[in-house]
Amino acid sequence: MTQLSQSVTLEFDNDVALIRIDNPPVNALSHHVRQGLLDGMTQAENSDATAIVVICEGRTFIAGADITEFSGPPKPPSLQEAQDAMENCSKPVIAAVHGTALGGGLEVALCAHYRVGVSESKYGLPEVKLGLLPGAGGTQRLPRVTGAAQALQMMTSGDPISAGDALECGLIDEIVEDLESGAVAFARRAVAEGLPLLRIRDRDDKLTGTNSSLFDDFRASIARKTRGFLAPEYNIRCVEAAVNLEFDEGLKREQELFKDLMKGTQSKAQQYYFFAERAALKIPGLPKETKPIEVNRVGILGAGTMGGGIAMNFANVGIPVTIVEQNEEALKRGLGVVRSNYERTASRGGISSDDVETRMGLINGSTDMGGFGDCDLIIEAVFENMDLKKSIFEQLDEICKPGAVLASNTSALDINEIASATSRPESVIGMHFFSPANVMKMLEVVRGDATSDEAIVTAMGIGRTIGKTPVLCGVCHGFVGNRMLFMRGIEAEKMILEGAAPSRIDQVLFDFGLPMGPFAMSDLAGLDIGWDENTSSGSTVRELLCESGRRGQKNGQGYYIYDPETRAATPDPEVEQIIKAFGERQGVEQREISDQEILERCLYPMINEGAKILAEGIAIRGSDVDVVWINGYGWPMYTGGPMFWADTVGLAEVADRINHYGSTLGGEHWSISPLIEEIVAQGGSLSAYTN
Ligand code: 3H9
Repeated sequence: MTQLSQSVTLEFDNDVALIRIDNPPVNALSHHVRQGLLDGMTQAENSDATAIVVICEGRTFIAGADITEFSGPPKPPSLQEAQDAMENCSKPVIAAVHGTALGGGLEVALCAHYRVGVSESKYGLPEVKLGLLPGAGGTQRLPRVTGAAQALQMMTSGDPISAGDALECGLIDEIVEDLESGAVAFARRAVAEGLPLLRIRDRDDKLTGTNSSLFDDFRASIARKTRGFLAPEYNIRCVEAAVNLEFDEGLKREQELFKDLMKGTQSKAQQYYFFAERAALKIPGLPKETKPIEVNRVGILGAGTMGGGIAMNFANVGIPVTIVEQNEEALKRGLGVVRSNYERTASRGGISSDDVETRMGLINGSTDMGGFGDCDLIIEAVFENMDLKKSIFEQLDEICKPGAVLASNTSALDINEIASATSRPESVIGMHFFSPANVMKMLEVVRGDATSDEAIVTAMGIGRTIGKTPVLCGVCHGFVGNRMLFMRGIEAEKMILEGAAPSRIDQVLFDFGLPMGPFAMSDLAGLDIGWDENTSSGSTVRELLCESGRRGQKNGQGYYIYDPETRAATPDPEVEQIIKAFGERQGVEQREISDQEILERCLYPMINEGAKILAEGIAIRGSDVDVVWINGYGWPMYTGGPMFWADTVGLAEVADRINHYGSTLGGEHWSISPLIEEIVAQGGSLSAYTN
């Protein structure tokens, strides 16, 4: 065996050379991998071997370029040199794939003459998720194998396909049982049968006759999902180039577009997010040996929208749930909503009708909290009332077995106070799901003062199991997400009294990239959340709207009027009248407000609050705040989240504007965070700040 570089070896199985890559954790194409691959190809070609297999150690085939190298200057050799050596080799080269062949990894495999993989292997070009396109010839080779339509789908979604699908479309040539012996056998067969040295670059059979309308139809089909993102469009242009240009010309186009994306802020933001999501799972100070408790059954209190949605998450991954409601009627209604959610998914082909029954079978409804006795994790999801929550936790303390994790789905209340109602505050934790809980990926895990490490790893771990993105935070009103949201709400409310229509404010935030603005969001959530008819005193616009019978989307009238059929929102002159009259009564002067001011007054108090949250140690890292906002509220990922975005705007500029609004408008939310001032004075960034 010859060690070619720190991560690549060359060895011989008699007549077959094996280039073996071992670069944990995911065999990314670091410069020493590229060097080893290039040297291995040269030496193997000059050896007595008759064929060459490229294979990887560890859990996966090459999972792509080494993203950590993107921020530095390029290190030789280029990947293309190694790829050329494979593609132009005079002996058959076979890529042997297990795990995931992703990005640059698949692009390497596409330069082999043949590809074999084990049945669990997967194949994809996920660069679009990093704000990029496959920049090592993948955009020109993949369409030549799969045809333009499938390449468009794979490159713009970034999602991998299975070995079965890869075999069917010709992306791989064989599914093997044992990777190494299967690949070596294939290599020997290629030699024995004189199989041609197939170069994908020379093919165009799958591209001729591509209908030119394909591209615009495809653009239209993904427009809503990819609004604001540059990379999907760039990937489409590359596939167009593959169809319309010679291979080498197409490659040039790919390179130009790749460099363009690499220079821009979107790809930097999306790469930052890739690492941010992974960093959020790491909890400093937690002993390594801390083990989660085994969660075999989950109890959920409350079968309303939240409770039902939460229950679905567990049933979806096969964990039985006991869901408890106050009375049979509410229970029946809640379970009915869960069933109709599943049936809707089934009718769209997302799951089978058998899956609907299996999942419903895992959800056991009851009106007796005694059913929580054998649950390992109990999540309370009743409405936001501290006295109610405390009395529930007192009962849970009586009923639940020792060691069970007792979680509250509160979106703002004090976990320490809730925990004080029990004799085991170490078992109490916040698990704040976002609505709709079966869809939204965000999960804020809230640690109280006494919460045990075991409860924390259990909540974080089970969050991952059910497909959420958990972020750990500390106790404060509204935690990370809602605390920042409240600040935006203050300014949005003020601006409508000053003369900016709710629809205008919503539009500015929509144009920024958020899925909706504060008023559309209030209508969606229900204007009467937290509103009490008996104590309502007409002291806010929201109270006035509720008093006039407006409840938001659910009764077709809120800040907007909703079409009963299409649910399309239209601004309502009557609401504008209510706001105007209220503003006059309050003595607020009306004036013209620019879009820039709307944006700053909505977003800068959030940045300021995010910095305060960080300084108080409520969030562990600036990037955790970004993960919460991207997954919890649909903050546009291509800006990296509020903290990264503020760094991009320039923290000094943001600080200036906060101080400006602080002196002209006033209010605690405009008093500048000392952390921002410190970073402006000393350098650094909010997004890289770590407690
Ligand atoms: C590309 O290829 C561009 C080319 O077209 C052009 C080139 C010229 N680089 O996710 P995990 C780290 S762009 C560096 O927890 P899993 C990750 O940060 C690339 N590091 O494991 C983590 O570190 P830590 C296209 C990477 O089993 C550790 O590995 N490829 C890379 O759940 C484990 O990761 C992609 O976008 C990387 N490429 O999932 C694939 N990948 O332990 C990106 C991972 O310190 N990767 N790390 O937190 C993935 O999708 C998943 O990691 C994978 C494994 C599915 C492979």
